Parts: sequence; C-alpha cells; structure tokens
Amino acid sequence: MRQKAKVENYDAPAGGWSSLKAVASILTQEEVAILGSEILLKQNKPDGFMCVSCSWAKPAKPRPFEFCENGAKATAWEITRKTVTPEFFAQHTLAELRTWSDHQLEEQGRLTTPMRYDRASDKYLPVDWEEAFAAIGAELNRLDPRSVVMYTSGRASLETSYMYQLFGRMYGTNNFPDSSNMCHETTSVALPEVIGVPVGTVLLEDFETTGCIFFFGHNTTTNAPRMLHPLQEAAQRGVPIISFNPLRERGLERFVNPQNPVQMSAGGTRISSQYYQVRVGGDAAAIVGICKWVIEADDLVRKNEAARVVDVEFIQQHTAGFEEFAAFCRTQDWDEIERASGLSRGALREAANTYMEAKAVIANYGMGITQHKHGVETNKMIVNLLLLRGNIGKPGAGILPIRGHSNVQGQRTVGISEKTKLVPLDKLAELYGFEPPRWEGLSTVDACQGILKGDVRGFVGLGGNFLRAVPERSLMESAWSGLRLSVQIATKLNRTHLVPGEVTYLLPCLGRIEIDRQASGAQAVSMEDSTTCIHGSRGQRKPVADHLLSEPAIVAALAKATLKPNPKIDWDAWVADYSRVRDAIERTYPDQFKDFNARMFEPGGFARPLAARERNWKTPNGKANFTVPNSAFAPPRETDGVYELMTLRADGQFNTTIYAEGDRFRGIEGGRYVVFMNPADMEGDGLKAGDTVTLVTEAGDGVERSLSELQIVPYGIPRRSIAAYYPECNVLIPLWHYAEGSKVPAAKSIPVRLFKDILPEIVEAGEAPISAS
Ligand SMILES: Nc1nc2c(c(=O)[nH]1)N[C@H]1C(S)=C(S)[C@@H](COP(=O)(O)OP(=O)(O)OC[C@H]3O[C@@H](n4cnc5c(=O)[nH]c(N)nc54)[C@H](O)[C@@H]3O)O[C@H]1N2
Ligand SMILES: Nc1nc2c(c(=O)[nH]1)N[C@H]1C(S)=C(S)[C@@H](COP(=O)(O)OP(=O)(O)OC[C@H]3O[C@@H](n4cnc5c(=O)[nH]c(N)nc54)[C@H](O)[C@@H]3O)O[C@H]1N2
Ligand SMILES: [Mo]
Repeated sequence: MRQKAKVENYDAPAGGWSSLKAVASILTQEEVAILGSEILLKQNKPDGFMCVSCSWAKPAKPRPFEFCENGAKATAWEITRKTVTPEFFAQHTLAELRTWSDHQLEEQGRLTTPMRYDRASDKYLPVDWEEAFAAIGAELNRLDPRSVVMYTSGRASLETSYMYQLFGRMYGTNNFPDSSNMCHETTSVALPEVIGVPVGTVLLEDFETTGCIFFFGHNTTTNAPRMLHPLQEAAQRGVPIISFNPLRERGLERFVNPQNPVQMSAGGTRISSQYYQVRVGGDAAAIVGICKWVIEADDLVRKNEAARVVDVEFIQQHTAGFEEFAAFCRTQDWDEIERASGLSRGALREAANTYMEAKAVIANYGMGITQHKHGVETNKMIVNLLLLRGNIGKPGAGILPIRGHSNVQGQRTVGISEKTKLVPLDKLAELYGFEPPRWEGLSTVDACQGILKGDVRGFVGLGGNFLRAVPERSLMESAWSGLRLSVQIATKLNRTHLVPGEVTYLLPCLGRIEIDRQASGAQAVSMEDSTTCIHGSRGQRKPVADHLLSEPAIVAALAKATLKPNPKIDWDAWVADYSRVRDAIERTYPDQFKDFNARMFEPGGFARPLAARERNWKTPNGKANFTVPNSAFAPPRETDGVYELMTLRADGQFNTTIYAEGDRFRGIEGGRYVVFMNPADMEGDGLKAGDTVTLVTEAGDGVERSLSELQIVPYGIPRRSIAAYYPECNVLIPLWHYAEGSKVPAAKSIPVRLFKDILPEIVEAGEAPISAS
C-alpha cells in the first residue's frame, strides 16, 4: 500500500528561501559537506565542471554561484560518499531489489565494482575488469551486429560519444538510439525541413536584446532553473514573456534569485506577463490563431497602403510557402480555433498584439510540444510564427528548443544517431579505413519493438535507465530476459540493471565531477549546451572508489576486446590523452570544431557555426519554409469518460532519478502517486480530494495497461486533462503511441479512463485546497 502524499497550496515564488532549504536538505541526505567547499563554486565556471543536470547555457561572466537548486542536487547525488559494494550485492537478490523504489535504489550510492549476473543465486557477483571486457567482446562477436543496440543517455561527453559511435560502426551497427529519441527528436525532424538545422538558433546574448519571449510547454522552474536568470533580467527590462501551458507553473509566474539578498526580501520578479492555459495538445491551434490575427492585421494595412506588419523583405528573400500559409490562416474558423486551443480569440489577439509590437522575438519550447502525436507539425507552426516577422537569424530573435540532458545535443553533433544521413559515414570510412554500415539504425521505439519481437539480442547502455524511461513497461520488462547480452555502464543502481538478460554485466564508471587521471595527467571533457556552445569541463573531486574507470576508458576497452586491431586507431593513446580524441573530432567535423582543443575553455563556450543563424538555409529548396499542417486540429474530447493524461517531472527528480518524493512547486510532499484533476471534472465523476483511482489506458489493442492507487489532487488544469508523474506512469503508454514523423513517445497525451479504487484508504483524506488557477 502506498504512502499518501501531503497536499498543500504552494504560493511562494520559485527560488527564494525554500530553494536554499532544499539544497541544504539534499546535502545532508547525501552526506556531502560542500556548501562551504570549493565544489559548488566550480559549477558551470570556465575553469570548473559543467553541471550534470540540464543543458542550459553557461554564461561567459558567471555569477559567483552559477548553479541552481536542482544543479546542486545533481552534484550532491553524484559526489555522495555512499557506495554500493560487492557486499551490498551479496546481501540482495535481484528479485528482492526489484521491489525497491527508484529512489531507494539510487539512494544506495555510487556503484564501485564491475559485476556479472549469476543466475543460480539471482545475484550480481564481482568480476575483474579484464575478464568482463573479454567476455563482452566474445559475446558481441557471436551476435549479428544488426541485432545489437547501443543506447546512449544524453550525459556522456563529446569525447566518449564520438568513441562510442566509432566503436559501434566499426563493429557493424548503426543502432544508436539515444534518450533524444524520447525527447527533442521531434525538433531534429521538424527544424531541418523548415530552417535547415536540427538545433536551436538562439545564443545567450540574444536574451539581452530580445523584445519578446514566447514559452511553449516547458517547466523552467524545475527543468532549466538557471534560465530564470536571463528571463528575470528580461522581465525587469519590461520585455513581455508570454507562456502557454495547461498548468500554471510557478517559476513562469514569479521568481526570487535565492543568491540575491535584495530580491530575497523583495518578493521576486513576475516572469510571465501573459499566461495562457492552453488545452493539452492545443498549441498548434493557438499559434494559428495568433498568426491569423497577424495576417489579418497585415491584410488591413495592405489595403490602406500603410507599413506592413509582416516582414515582406525577409519573406520574399528568404522564405517559401508564405501565400499558402496566409491563405490557410485566413480560412481557419475562429470557433474551431477556440475549441481546439481552449483559448478565446480575444486572448489570442492579445498575444498577437504583443508579438507584432516586438522588433525581435525568441520562441522557447520543451516536452509540452515534442511529446505529442502532432508534435512535429506544432514545432513547425512555432517556426511559421517566427518567420512572419523575420524572427530567425537576427539579434534578439530565434527558435530555442530547451534541451534536456547536459550533452544530449552534442551527442547528436558527434555521430550518435540511428539516422545515417546525420552522420559523415564517408568521412569515417576515409579517416579510419573501414566500411561503415549504410543501413538505417533503430530509434528507441524501434529498438523496443525489436526487443519485443526477439530480433534485438544484445543491448549496451551508455548511461540511462532504459527500461524505466521507455513506454510499455510491462511488456518491455518481460521481453528483456530474452536478450542474450545486457551491458550497462552506469554510476548508480537503477531498475534496468535489475532485469537481467542471459549474460549481464554492470560496469561502474567515473562521474563528470570526479578527477579523471590518465597517462598524460588529469583529463578534461566537453559538452554542447542548448545554444550550440561547446564547453570544457574538468573533474574536481577524488573518485568515490579506486577501481572505477572513466567512460572513455570503458568504451576503448570494449572496442579493443571486440574489434580486430586497426592501425589507424590507437585506442590506448586516445585514453591516455583525450585531446587526441578532440583532434579526431576536429578532423571529422573541421568546420564545426575548428581549433577545438585551443577553444574549449573559452568563457561562455565557443558557438558552433550554424547556417540558419546566418540566414543560410540548408533545406532542399534553399529557403526557410512556411508549412501548412496536414492534420486537422484535434477537437477536445467529448465527455465520453476518456481523459488525456500528461506525464510530468516533479521538482524532486532528474528523469528516472528520484532525489526525494515530492514536488514543492505543485504543493506535493512525501509521495509521487498522484493525479492532478480539474475540480469540475472531479465533481462530474463523483471524486473528492484524496480519493484513490486506477488509470486504465484506452488503447483498443487488447493489451491491458493500468496503474492503481493514484491519489486525486484538485488542480488548475483544463477540463478533460489530467496529469501524473513520469516514470511511474510509463506502464500506461502503448509503444505505438508516438509523435508522427519523429517517434517520440506521446507522453503528454495518453488516453485513459479513471476508476475509483475500492481499496481501504490509508490515511484520512485531508482537505486539499485547490491550487491557484
Ligand atoms: N531538475 C530536472 N531538470 C531536468 C530534468 C529533470 O527531470 N529534472 N529532465 C531533463 C530532460 S531530459 C528534459 S527533456 C527537460 C524536460 O523539461 P520540460 O520540457 O519542462 O519537461 P516536463 O517536465 O515533461 O514538462 C513539460 C511541460 O509541458 C507542459 N505541457 C504538457 N502538455 C502541454 C501542451 O500540450 N502544451 C503546452 N504548451 N504545454 C504542455 C507541462 O505542463 C509542463 O510544464 O528537462 C531536463 N532538466
Ligand atoms: N512518460 C514519460 N516518459 C519519458 C519522458 C516523459 O516526459 N514522460 N521523458 C523522456 C525523456 S525527455 C528522456 S531524456 C528520457 C530519459 O531517459 P534516460 O536518459 O535513459 O534516463 P535517466 O533517468 O536520465 O538515467 C539515469 C541513470 O543514468 C546513469 N548515469 C547518471 N550519470 C551517469 C554518467 O555520468 N555516466 C553513466 N554511464 N551513467 C550515468 C545512472 O545510473 C542513472 O540511474 O526519458 C523519457 N521518458
Ligand atoms: Mo529529455
């Protein structure tokens, strides 16, 4: 039976004293005394280490403390002195550990010793590094490379990622699914078609000159908190910030910089000047509404021969498809836009007016856009909005997908991709004298399908918690034992490690904050942030255990144990000195990584050149493209008993890593099994605060997917939508329920039915106040 969460109305701003308290509490929990020490002072500094949490930009002139509450949590979590030793594994079978929560598993501390699964005892046993590498190499050589998947979670450095993809391609596979396949793959599919680059165009300095900022579907308070600093500065300059989100997210409302004593006493800054509680999945309709106002305003001035509203010169010189898009907007019906977006035409007019008044506009977005069935089209709709007034490729303007993991964008840049067209295969062939496979590799969803069918036989995970992050958890966990080989390179114990294949290895590695000493001395690594800036990062802490290897060392050892020697690659020399790996990256991508070693510690990072930023459009027609959506706007669900479930992150987690069970900004304490629901829907369904329910997916494919004992929390969320937490709810997502075109699981709109649990209640339901709406 689950512990009940305490529900309270949180009405303080984001940041502030509560942030400081949360940092102190995680430091104590992890037994890390770092507040007074050097470590946090080195976070996100040019001579320090780059945070292992989110991928937000690192300023050239950092603040004295360039970290946020969640960055401090991530640091404490990694440099904890708690360890998981062979003795721990001797005491627990995997069957027992599978009953532990995600929090309990990672809370045990850092993995210290390579381990091999022993079926007879159902336990992990210690193994020598050399023995493990030899056994894994032999297994890989027995498997067909097409049946092997090499997953990457977005934390590994550019150096490790480059080595990993090279190893995989020399072995013979293009199966490089990445956490990005569940995240911003929608961006990587949408943006190349319309602006010719797979990443955002905005630089940090654009926030200093922008005239207006749009936000679609991102919970900045929790997921990129340092971004609140430039936002706060913009807000203080009077820059309008317009947010579209079905929930009222705290940090998008008010923010207090906890490191600024003046603000701490003054109550903080209002961040969003306009906040629109769009219907879940209603953004495309909302943006069409805004564009319709812009086009109509332009039609009007055109008649009067006044100054045009749209940027005619830009549109003529740089774009294609404007007339079709304008015609599409003119013919859209206001009643339908209102129904599909959940917003009134008056509200959309207000947003359009603000947009038209600004000389330069930035549009940001997150998972609220990418993790939807029509995410790719919605993403392109954001570009349409920007193109109308030339808001791409000029100072203060641009599109900004806010990336997740700290190097997820960079991994794609250096060849971690299942899509061959994104990888310079000819160049790799030329540099290393081998013939890389040319077939299309498996994305995350494809890999899951392959595992379910039994076609995928081997899985190597460079970080991450695959089984917990992917959809369709029940079927996936059962199918996993059919794998011949499962190898997990990790820092902390998680659920994926507890579901063994026939041959299973758990390989512990150094974290980024630890000093990585190799033959030539202490090494640095590098990563790319959300604004295409590359940063060097140096470990600061003595490693938590003696026998840990670095990620590059593990990848090199696996390569050596698997591949025939190749005179063009000296893996040992690369491990001895990572600057040689950076030279190799530069040889492979000479334009992108010019003078890589010399520039990697430039304050603020060095920006990779990006064609779209220069208004050079690498699209098939050489233009920036307006697009008209193929799909009609989804009308809201009728009251047929089905709800749209969106799965969200709480303040106390980093993806499947659960630091603490609770979500301060949404007023939840001591639990995660909750469902946020509109009070009117609760009344309609005869539910009251604290009732527990079972969610059952409405899929119609004969597979039963359900999750019980979720506690109802009344919340300011649109009718017929409910919200609950990822990863607990992943059991509810059908594998085939993904974004068209990008295959990103549609984790923000899962059709479910609610059934009241008849289980006895654990604690009397308290009076849960309805959150501000
Ligand atoms: N502390 C911390 N930081 C993180 C992470 C973490 O777990 N913890 N995860 C990292 C990763 S990998 C990623 S990808 C990012 C994720 O960062 P976010 O993109 O913020 O991801 P979510 O928490 O899933 O929240 C999505 C937001 O979209 C809103 N939303 C849902 N549906 C819709 C919709 O239809 N329209 C609109 N407009 N909004 C909608 C939700 O209300 C929520 O505010 O954060 C990264 N940073
Ligand atoms: N329902 C639902 N599902 C989702 C999402 C959602 O919003 N809703 N979001 C999706 C998104 S955006 C993402 S990015 C994925 C995340 O999916 P993943 O990236 O696979 O998951 P994480 O939870 O980030 O992985 C955590 C594990 O990484 C390991 N780790 C941490 N640091 C290191 C390191 O330095 N090196 C190595 N080798 N290992 C390390 C630790 O063992 C830890 O347990 O989940 C996706 N799944
Ligand atoms: Mo992500």
